[in-house]
Amino acid sequence: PAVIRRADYAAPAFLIDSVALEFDLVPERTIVKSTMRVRRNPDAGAAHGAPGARLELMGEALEFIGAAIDGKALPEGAVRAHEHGLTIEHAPDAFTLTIESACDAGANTTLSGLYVSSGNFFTQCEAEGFRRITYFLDRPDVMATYTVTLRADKAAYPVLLSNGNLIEEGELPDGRHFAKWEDPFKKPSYLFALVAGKLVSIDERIRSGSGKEKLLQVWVEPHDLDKTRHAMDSLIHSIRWDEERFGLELDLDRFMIVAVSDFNMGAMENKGLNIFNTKYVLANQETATDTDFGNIEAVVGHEYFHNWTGNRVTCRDWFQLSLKEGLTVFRDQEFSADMQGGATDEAARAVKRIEDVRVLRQMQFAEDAGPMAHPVRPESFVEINNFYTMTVYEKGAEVVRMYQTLFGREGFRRGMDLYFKRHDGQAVTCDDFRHAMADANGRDLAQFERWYSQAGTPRISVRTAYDAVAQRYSVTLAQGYGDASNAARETQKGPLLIPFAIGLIGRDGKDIALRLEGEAEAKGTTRVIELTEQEQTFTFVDVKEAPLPSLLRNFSAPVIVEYDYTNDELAFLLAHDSDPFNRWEAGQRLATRELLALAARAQAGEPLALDDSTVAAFSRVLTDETLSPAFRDLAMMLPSESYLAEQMAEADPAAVHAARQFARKRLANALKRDWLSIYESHATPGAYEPSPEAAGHRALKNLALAYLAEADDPADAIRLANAQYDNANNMTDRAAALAALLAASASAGTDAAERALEDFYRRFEQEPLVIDKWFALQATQRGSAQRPVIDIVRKLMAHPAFTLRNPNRARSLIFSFCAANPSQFHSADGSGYAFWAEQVVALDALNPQVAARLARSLELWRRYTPALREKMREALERVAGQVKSRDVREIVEKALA
Ligand code: HT7
Ligand code: ZN
Repeated sequence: PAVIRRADYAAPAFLIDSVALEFDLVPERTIVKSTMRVRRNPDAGAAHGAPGARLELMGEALEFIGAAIDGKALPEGAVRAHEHGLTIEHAPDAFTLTIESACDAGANTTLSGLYVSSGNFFTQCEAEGFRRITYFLDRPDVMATYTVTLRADKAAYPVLLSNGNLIEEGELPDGRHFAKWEDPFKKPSYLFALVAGKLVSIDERIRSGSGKEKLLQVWVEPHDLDKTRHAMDSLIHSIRWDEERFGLELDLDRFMIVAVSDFNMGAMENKGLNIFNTKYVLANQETATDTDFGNIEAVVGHEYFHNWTGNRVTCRDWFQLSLKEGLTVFRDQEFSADMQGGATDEAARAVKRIEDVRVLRQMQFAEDAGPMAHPVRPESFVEINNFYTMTVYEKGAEVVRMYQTLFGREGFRRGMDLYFKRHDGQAVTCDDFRHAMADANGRDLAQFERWYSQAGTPRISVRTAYDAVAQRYSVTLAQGYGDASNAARETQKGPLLIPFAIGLIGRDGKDIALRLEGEAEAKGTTRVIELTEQEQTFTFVDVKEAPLPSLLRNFSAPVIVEYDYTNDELAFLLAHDSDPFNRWEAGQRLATRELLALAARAQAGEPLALDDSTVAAFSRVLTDETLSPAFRDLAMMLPSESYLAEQMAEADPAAVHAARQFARKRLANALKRDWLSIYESHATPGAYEPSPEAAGHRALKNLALAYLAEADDPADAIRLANAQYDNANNMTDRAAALAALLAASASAGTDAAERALEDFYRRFEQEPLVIDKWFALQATQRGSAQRPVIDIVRKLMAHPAFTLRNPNRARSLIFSFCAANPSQFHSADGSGYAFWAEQVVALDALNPQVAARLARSLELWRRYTPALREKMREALERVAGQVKSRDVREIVEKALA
């Protein structure tokens, strides 16, 4: 397949300044008439400047009806429709182009372009879906103003929405009606949207910072209206937050969110008309967990924040995707942290930071170590949809965060202000953002560019030395990439500028005031030192005793730190570090070390044992009442099986599972009294409260229940879980009780979960998002030799509520099994891989974007033990021989290369 390269970027030969779109919406054949003002681009390269140039418009899965220039129909020969679009010969310098075409929204299972879901029309245009609606210069550096007229049957489609402001609506003959929308802002085609159907809204009117009235709406199907309050509140909070933190105001009179149940990703930031997966809109206490509530707040924020970072200033080309995505993820992370802990409660903010870093390390570090490794600003791609990745989003957000770590919040704000001053209304590059940050802060950030162009996870090895006589403590940092994957190694050019936050801790557990060599006096207890060379030594003076270093505080850069702490030192940091992130990190390092040792013993068939001292270190955190429940919940969570497998020279999911299960059992049995008392003391009787504090109590209580379910005698857990299931007044508690029952049945070999599973299905049959949880809980359960989960999953595939066509449902069963149940998926007989191959091929025919996501579950196959590796390769080859889409091809071919 054709490879598209960043180096080949050329400005478009033509620009489109305005578009008037008219839609006659009929599911099987929607007619689209597009009238565009087109002109030759004065800034295009000379090659494009020849008179009477050819205009190439993109188009896909369209039926061409006709075209006219300045009102004159184009004869055959002057225009040619083909597989990739429309070619118009001898286009003048400036003209009005009219094109009529048709598309079949009803048959569109790709969920890209115009499609029908539950009888309503929706669009999804990012990245290249607009060309499935009409012929266009479908690239982000072509920005136009849009006027959109929608016509449809009024009874079937009473609501007609598009971007911007409603300027006219009315009746038409034959029971039809129309609505005309105008978006005053120039935008790229990927931000176009329309929605038509039977929907209802909750409305709010607010005043923005400058006093203008704004209409906010959340549109859903009528039966979901009782689940919209949280999304609306999240939107209002987002608007306020962007005004306060960045001085950015909502620029439209009206801002709409629409929920749709068939959707490829989380949500989409179309100008003024955000379209969301129902999963990130609908919530009430009966149907949504605390995690769901948090995710909705984050995604509503994310899409809203795109209005400035993405829409007002957009990307010049898709290689610059992280310009908007990395920056917007950073903004939504900061928003969530502020909503959780306020701007100043560092311990509460750390909870969010820990959650984000867990995702980064588990998912992005793995991506960066495999065949899909790519820089934050990729150099090439086959299918852009495959590059909406953890690297572009999450590592991209870490890169943005480093500017803030280097310059402080004020310096970062100065950079943002300059970025908007320079680039509002433009389509720009990651370099433009970096230059704004550099210029606003008087810094040369040339070296920082490597964060955008080098793939792989940097490793920093740390050496320390204490000179008691001179009272000097030196810290030597050396950066490299270890044994980076080939994909990563190809991109490496030299050392990075790495902001490395460090503190030193005395024997009393308190921070030492820090004075670097050459400084007149000590300043603060955490310092951000800047590593710019391959190796550098930083010396602290006036250090009265040998300290313990607290390295990379608050995870100040997306790197791996290598330092040989002893177990006792890690236990000390876990008990004392003033940096809450590093306190958690010490526990994770300790647990990772012990679990990997256990996995090695499991592989060798040796008996497993976990030190009393390790158990004691965790027991101290669990019972430390000075720590918040939310923090203790995170601190007691062992590293995931996939993260642990990733740390092994050859990943062995079965050994990792045995090790982790053993450790969970040991902690469950040894701390049983603590777990029981925590379960009692963190119960939140009375009315349900959605606050972060109450959610923290629920999280810790449910963790206690989960551990109790692992105990040798799970009778207590089964009793508590059954009672909790029956009495729950919220989904967090009900789902946790069901999960505990599933775990206890696996431990005890009973069917303790059967009754609750049946009840759960019956109770929530009418709530698709809850039924997704029902599928996911079963797909991620532990299973046993007698009851392999693959058998359960295959049986569930035949359940009347299962369908491959709905991405949420496919994710809840298939992805949950293939990506979130490693020990069952990687079962030695290869049955998981055979299932995976079947499903990738089946999905490929319906929805290549979703199929390609599933295809990625095997990309790290080379990192596994030989027997598994061989079976994975066979499955990959089988898929490579059958799939059709460019999306899946790119993934499997890169994996096998
Ligand atoms: N900017 C959006 C990315 C996106 C997308 C969303 C829905 C369906 C298909 C999509 N392809 C790309 C989402 C975001 O990052 O905000
Ligand atoms: Zn985004």
